[in-house]
Amino acid sequence: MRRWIMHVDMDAFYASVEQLDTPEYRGKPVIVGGLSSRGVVSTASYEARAFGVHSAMPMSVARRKCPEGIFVWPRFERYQEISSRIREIMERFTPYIEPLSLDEAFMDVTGMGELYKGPLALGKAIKDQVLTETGLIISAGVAPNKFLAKLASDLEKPDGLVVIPYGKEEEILKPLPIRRLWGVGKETEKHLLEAGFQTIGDIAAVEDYHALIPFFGNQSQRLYELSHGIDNRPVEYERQVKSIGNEETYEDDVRDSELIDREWRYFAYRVAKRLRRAGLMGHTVSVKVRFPDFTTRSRQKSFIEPTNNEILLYETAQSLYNSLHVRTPVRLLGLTVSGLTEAVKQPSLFEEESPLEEILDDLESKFGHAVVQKGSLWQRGREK
Ligand code: TTP
Ligand code: MG
Repeated sequence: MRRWIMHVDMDAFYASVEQLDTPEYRGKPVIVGGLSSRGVVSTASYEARAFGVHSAMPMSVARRKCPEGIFVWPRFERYQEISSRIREIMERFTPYIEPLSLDEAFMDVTGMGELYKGPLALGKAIKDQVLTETGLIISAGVAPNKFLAKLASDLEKPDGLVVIPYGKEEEILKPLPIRRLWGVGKETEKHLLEAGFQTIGDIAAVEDYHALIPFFGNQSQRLYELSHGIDNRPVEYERQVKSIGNEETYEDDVRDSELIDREWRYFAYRVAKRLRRAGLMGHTVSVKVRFPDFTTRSRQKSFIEPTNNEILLYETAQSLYNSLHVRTPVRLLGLTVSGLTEAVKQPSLFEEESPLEEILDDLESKFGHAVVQKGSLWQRGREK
């Protein structure tokens, strides 16, 4: 299947949020940044950019260039809040999201084109949803890879939407100025111009990448590939799993303490196993108890060292449950581990991970479910 990558980037992010929250600012030059004498511009609304104001410019220069501008301090918490809302919208489209900053992200939308009648319609759908739900405008680029998607989102900013289709990569890159090539900064651009390279096409035209070593050093091959529109980097999405847990609602309310104890053992076994499979450990263990009248109580305990140790999970669940002093029957029990991190194989004084768990996992994956079970789980008599 053909890969499709989308890059989205908010237009004049901080300034647009200020214009959103303060309607009088709309349509006016708004400059966000440090307002002290040595401050710099974080960003400027497109109205202010018309006066030559841009990011990283000293605020004193910006004031001179745009005397009628509206100058405001940044409100990071607000930008963070908006950023999470946009993230939620992106998550409706795909879980494969790699944020680059508060206002920018890659999404792997491979296979989604069919749902939306192609990449253009898909890009339009996400732009529309962001606008309707946040009042803000994003520019989007959809292309066969990350480099081209990022380039595309910038080509028609503000309010841009550009698709670079398969087969058109080189044609689109050819006339573009070299500074559009990822990794070409001011210095490199200067050297390249001096040597007669003006467009990306000029770079793509060299016989082989060795000719580029004076400019790009050990990055030469990569940049040569980019100039031909080749970029195989994957979208490095974050793990979306925030917790792993097991819970069970009982048809008949349970009051037998031995049975409840066995449930904790079983949940610890299931949760530890799922953590191991996912290559994860967690810092926080929580238990949840629901009563016949639907009131629910929970308790949690956090560890400095993350764990996926079954025995520790069981013992923690048991002591958390005991600390709730339950005297009535229960309707639901649950055990969850959160605060997840990648599992680390490190020897610890207190947590002797017995290889038994791994042997059992192994046997189970070879021979199917419940070939071997620990004695403590035997009597539960059911597997999920
Ligand atoms: P950008 O996406 O680079 O810029 P922008 O969103 O303001 O404008 P556009 O994308 O339409 O060109 O950066 C996003 C935010 O990051 C920007 O609103 C403010 C902040 N920022 C800084 O604080 N300092 C900087 O030098 C830059 C470039 C951005
Ligand atoms: Mg932006």
